[in-house]
Amino acid sequence: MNKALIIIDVQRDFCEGGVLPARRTGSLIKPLNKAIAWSVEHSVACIFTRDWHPPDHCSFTSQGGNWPPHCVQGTSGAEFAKGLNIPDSTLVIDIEKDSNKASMSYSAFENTNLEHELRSLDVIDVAASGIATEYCVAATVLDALRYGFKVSVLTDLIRPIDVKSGDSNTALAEMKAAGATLLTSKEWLNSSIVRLGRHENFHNNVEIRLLSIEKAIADYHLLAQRHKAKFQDKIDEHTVLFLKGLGNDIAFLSCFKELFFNSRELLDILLTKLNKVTDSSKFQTSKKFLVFAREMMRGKYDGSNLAIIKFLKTNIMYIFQIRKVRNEIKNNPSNIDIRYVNKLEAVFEVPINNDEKELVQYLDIENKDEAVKKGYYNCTYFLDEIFPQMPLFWRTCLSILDDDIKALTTGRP
Ligand code: VGL
Ligand code: ZN
Repeated sequence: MNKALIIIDVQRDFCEGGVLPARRTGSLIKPLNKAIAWSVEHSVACIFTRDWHPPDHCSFTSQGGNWPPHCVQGTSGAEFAKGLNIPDSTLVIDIEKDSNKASMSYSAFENTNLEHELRSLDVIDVAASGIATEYCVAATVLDALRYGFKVSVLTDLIRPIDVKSGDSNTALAEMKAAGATLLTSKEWLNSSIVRLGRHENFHNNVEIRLLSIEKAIADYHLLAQRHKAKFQDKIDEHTVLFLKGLGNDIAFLSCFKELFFNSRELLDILLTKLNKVTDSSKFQTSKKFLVFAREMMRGKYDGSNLAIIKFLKTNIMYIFQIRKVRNEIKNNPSNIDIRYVNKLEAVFEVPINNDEKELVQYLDIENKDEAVKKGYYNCTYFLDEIFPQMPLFWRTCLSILDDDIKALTTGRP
């Protein structure tokens, strides 16, 4: 279900001022950066490839090839183009290609682990951008189609060398005939319905939220089984460290995201409902969770005799954290380390904002004073537990609230 954006060979030697410049690269970097930032934000993996030749590569004129020496390993010409933004994200992958002196290939799939990377990210859909349209872009696109990926070519984010004018148009026609979709990056962004969906569209539909969580759990079980089988017999005290880093696994992070984004929406729905069935000045709206939670913990609503209040107070840690984790996933996913030691676990630091400090005293965390001083606390989720817990929690919570509402409106419990 996942998508990847492949940024092909956007390197200094292929840009204006380089030894083998493609055309109009001056107008490439800015829109490309935009697509990259959008991708990371929307959990689309970004694969950066680099032409990475030894100094005596067979494609060089000095060795009887067609090209001037370019993109020589370790030289400044082989660096990413000036201004190209490589985000610091677990979703960014770097691939060096054509680094074998005797073999010559334009495709980013040949002699690299690109296919493996894409498969392990569960990518089925790739978009191609970069340089040069009729060489490395074309070859990579045709290979991707051959491997069975769905391929889009982002026509405004590719640049040709066009040794003969028209070369790149011929290549584009060939890519299209082979099954690629040609479209602009703007069209691609707009048409990209990312695996995680647009949560706001489902707002206020409890059942859809719960179903989305159930689906995340099913996805989780599948992935967890696969990872455990992969690692199980390899684990001993010496190898444990090497097996960390499943947080890089976009599919895993996606389940996690789905679980927490939907839970966060359920929290909003809950608070809005709570607001409706009571005097609205009494219960705050979802946007004011902190105010509401603080007052609730101080006992402000105890007199209401609503069972849901008791339940929320008991579970304040759980609901406080749902908001926090959701924010971490949204703003700082690389902070979340999903790993397998003997259990699958997610480990990360939860920041404590100023306006949350008071609430921290009600939370079930170690060394509260120290946490407040440092501005964060450590959180570990055992994934086998948290995934099935969450829908149970919400079903219980919502049914208590429904009973409260019934009692309030009919006068009977
Ligand atoms: C390329 C020419 C030589 C490319 C690489 O990246 O398209 N072109 N080597
Ligand atoms: Zn090359």
